[in-house]
Amino acid sequence: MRTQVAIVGAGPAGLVLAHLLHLAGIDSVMLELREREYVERRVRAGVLEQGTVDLLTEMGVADRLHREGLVHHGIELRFDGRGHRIPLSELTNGRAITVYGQQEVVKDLIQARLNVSGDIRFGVSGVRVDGLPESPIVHFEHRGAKHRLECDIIAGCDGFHGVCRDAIPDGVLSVFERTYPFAWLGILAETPPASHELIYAAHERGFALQSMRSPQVSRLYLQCNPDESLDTWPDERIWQELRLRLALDDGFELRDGPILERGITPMRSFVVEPMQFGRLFLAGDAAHIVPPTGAKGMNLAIADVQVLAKALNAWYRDRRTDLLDAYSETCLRRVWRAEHFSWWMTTMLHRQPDADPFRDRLQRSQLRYVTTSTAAATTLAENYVGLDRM
Ligand code: FAS
Ligand code: PHB
Repeated sequence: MRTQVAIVGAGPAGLVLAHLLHLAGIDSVMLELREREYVERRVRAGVLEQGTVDLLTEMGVADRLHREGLVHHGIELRFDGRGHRIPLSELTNGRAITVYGQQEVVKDLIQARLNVSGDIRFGVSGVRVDGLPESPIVHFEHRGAKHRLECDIIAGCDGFHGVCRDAIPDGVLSVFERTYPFAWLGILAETPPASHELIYAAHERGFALQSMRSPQVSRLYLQCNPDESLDTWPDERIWQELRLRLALDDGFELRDGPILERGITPMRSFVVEPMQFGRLFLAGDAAHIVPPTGAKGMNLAIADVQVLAKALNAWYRDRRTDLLDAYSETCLRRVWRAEHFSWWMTTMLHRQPDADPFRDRLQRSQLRYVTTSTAAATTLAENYVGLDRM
């Protein structure tokens, strides 16, 4: 079998790329390890930058997002028992964020692909990239049959644990990474959010975040040790810890409710350079990971494929190679900006396990500065709502 672009992975990166290519008249075949139900059920990110919402709208896949997404014009930083609102839209000429679960974005995109008979193979196995750098082939198995997919281009959108990055020969990639000494325990709970906007809390017991998925469903996170097991976190301990860390001097009620989903996410910063090798282009988590404190992961993945789709369109339409040659450099400018912002938010808001009074005072000073200086708050706001797409 043959196609123009073989896309490995049906996460936000792969699905947005496939639909952008379709809109440009470029054929693709998408190979996804998991079954459709699994992919659509996977609870992950929740915040869409303005640029992501704008792109999904232009692509014609944002009807439900505009109906059900929650547009937010501010977030709250909470520390020392007090809340401090960062007025995102006021500081960024009206830009906002939209709270809409990643799994909802994925459902909308899969439906859009299937509505135009997009070729998505769920439940593949044995994916193997061959023929690099210049004659790419993807081998895979699907529903008991072995396949050989010849293509012009391979888009490695298969996430941090995928196979595409590893298909690049040793010595080509430079790896940059940081592993943080903590993780996030996240829950999805059937209880109304205690605040209509997100709350990021820096507490001496550790970080906590209140987010949401709808007026009836809350998404909450708390900092925990990286080697923690969910077994040591019964419901009552989770709610008690969230109440302690989100508490306000003048009172704050966090109502508990049935926990629908729970998980522990490790915290790491990770980038490979370059993000391309011959006809293979890496996008999203396959190329980079950010700690979720800045709500950048999914947005960065979508920004990568926006660049890749534009470059492929120029290549197929005008036989231009300049945008493809510059793919990695173009993406990495935004990737490193998001890496820095996510690292900065993470170090500002999380309790470092090894007590260091000097660093703790720097952290408190940073929090006071960001919540009292318009210039400092604007820096946070313009990174959080997302910088203009390259
Ligand atoms: P994805 O990982 O989403 O998608 C890759 C796809 O490739 C998957 O469907 C996978 O099944 C498939 N795949 C893997 N190997 C394959 C193979 N060999 N063959 C075929 N398919 C293969 N970001 C935030 O902004 N906020 C958050 O709160 C947040 N929480 C997260 C929680 C968890 C547990 C994880 C893992 C990530 C979280 N992220 C969060 C980051 C997340 O949203 C990613 O940035 C986003 O999913 C990136 O999208 P993709 O690059 O498409 O990768
Ligand atoms: C979420 O709603 O899942 C969410 C929100 C903000 C973050 C991370 C996750 O920084």
